[in-house]
Amino acid sequence: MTIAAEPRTANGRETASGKMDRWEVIIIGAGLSGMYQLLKLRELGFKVHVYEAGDGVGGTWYWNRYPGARFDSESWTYGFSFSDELLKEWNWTEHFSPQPETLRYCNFVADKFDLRRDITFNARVKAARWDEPANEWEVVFEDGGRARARFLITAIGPLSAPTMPTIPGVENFKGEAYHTGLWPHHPVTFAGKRVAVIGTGASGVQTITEIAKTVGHLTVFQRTPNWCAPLRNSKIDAKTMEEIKANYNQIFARCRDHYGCFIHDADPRNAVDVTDEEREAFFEKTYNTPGFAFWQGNFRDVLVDKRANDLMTDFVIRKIRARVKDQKIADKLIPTNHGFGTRRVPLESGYYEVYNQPNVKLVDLRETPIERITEKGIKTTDAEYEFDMIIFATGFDAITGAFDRIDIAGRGGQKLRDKWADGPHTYLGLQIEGFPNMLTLVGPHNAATFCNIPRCIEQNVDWVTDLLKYMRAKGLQRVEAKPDAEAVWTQHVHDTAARLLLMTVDSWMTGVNKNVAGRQKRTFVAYAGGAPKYRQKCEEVVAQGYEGFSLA
Ligand code: NA7
Repeated sequence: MTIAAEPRTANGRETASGKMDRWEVIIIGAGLSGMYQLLKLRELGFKVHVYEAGDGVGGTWYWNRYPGARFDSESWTYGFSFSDELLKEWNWTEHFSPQPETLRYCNFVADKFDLRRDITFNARVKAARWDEPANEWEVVFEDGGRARARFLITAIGPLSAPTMPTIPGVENFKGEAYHTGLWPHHPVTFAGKRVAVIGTGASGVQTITEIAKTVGHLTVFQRTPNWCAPLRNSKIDAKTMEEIKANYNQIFARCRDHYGCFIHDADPRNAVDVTDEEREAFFEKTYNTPGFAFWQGNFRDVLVDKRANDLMTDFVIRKIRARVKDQKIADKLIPTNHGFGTRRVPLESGYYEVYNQPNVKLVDLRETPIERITEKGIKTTDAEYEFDMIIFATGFDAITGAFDRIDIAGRGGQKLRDKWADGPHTYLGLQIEGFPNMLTLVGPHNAATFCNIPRCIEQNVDWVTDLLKYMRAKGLQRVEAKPDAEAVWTQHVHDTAARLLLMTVDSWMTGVNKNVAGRQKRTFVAYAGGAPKYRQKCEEVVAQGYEGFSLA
């Protein structure tokens, strides 16, 4: 069994094989952040080039083409805001865009700004080494090609290193096998097939709900149930799209002020202070509002005060019980080890009702763990199941995983993997002491991870662009975070997260992945101070002449 998206012909430059390219700036990754960074630096006349592992643009939306993949952000808050023309020309057809449409959007952006001419596709970066005497980075590709540049910008995404489960025999299965994050480009059908899904995170929930519509028989292997909330997607008609276009300024201004750049403002009241009737009515209202309203637009104390969180959790338990007919199955679907919203909340469109179908079975791995994967299927402690297909919705080595998969060596040959062995250390989530001239878009400890991500990508890219412009104007050739600035920021990241209930739970947000060695201990890999505070800090650093950075 091998799981890999098939490489296809590059539609930009050919692969890097055998070449030694030289640029001022190398960007790794042609997702949204890499594309926008390319555009900004090219506009300023930098000699900049993007290397991308896939054969097309789109990053997350290129790789995650599993059935049911779609936004949890309102489409019209997600698109780039930097170009009025782009905003006028692009029409979203659904309030929460499905993956094919989002990938079309990424391609539309690439075409509109003629980005492909500066992108090499099918070029996976294997290593990156800081060459101190030359004051530049050398990157090495899997096919042996190399490239050098003064600056290295990573645009490699927070959830881009898929992980397979460490179940014995996982390589032995002879049927169809797919990881949601490496979904193949060819059509996959489910009718008449016996399909297994392992994993019930956001990807699993979307996949399960979609394939249940056509599958012969579906078996879901659930280790930890997650709290889900309804997405409540709908189509956007032409008139509504015109109204959205007329309101983009207000929409983006509202995102700008929000903790995670969404449109769901938390209610100023505490859940514990209102009457039972008021609380129930507000829970009901937010549960019935599309998108992340129930999670993010709820009472202000639900994610920090256990008493308030218990009330919210109780409300959702009642919803699940009402939607699932067999209460024994409902028992299995109701999380018992964490409260609502303390892990990333999958948004669903009929997920719970799937378990009312006669051709769907839920296997609770807490009761009957998987012993091994066989040639024909999956063996748990109490049964042996045969399948035509196994879908691994087993997630990612989040945030730092994509960095670890590149052998990055900085000043004095120090490995980034070693520096981050006990969790990331960064300055602003954008730079790392010991790794001069490397900038990390959407990196660990950066507000972008908890963000409606393009909103924070634009901030990250604009900030990096201004830095490079400033350095060029001043004749500076090297930037590196000072150790004390990095230590203070890293401590601030942890202090800010400490009050959150999510810090008491294992999840990719707390850096835990049971399938990856060295990821068993909780740390904090994102930034929990919120996007407005983060932006303000970045602006203050600039106003103080790039305080905390050594510039030479
Ligand atoms: P997640 O949220 O990390 O979910 C992965 C799921 O896979 C989760 O339910 C895991 O259970 C399960 N898993 C992982 N390994 C195993 C093994 N060995 N056996 C059984 N089950 C396993 O990844 P997603 O792709 O769903 O979502 C990632 C993010 O993408 C999402 O939050 C959005 O921001 C977009 P566990 O909870 O570890 O017990």
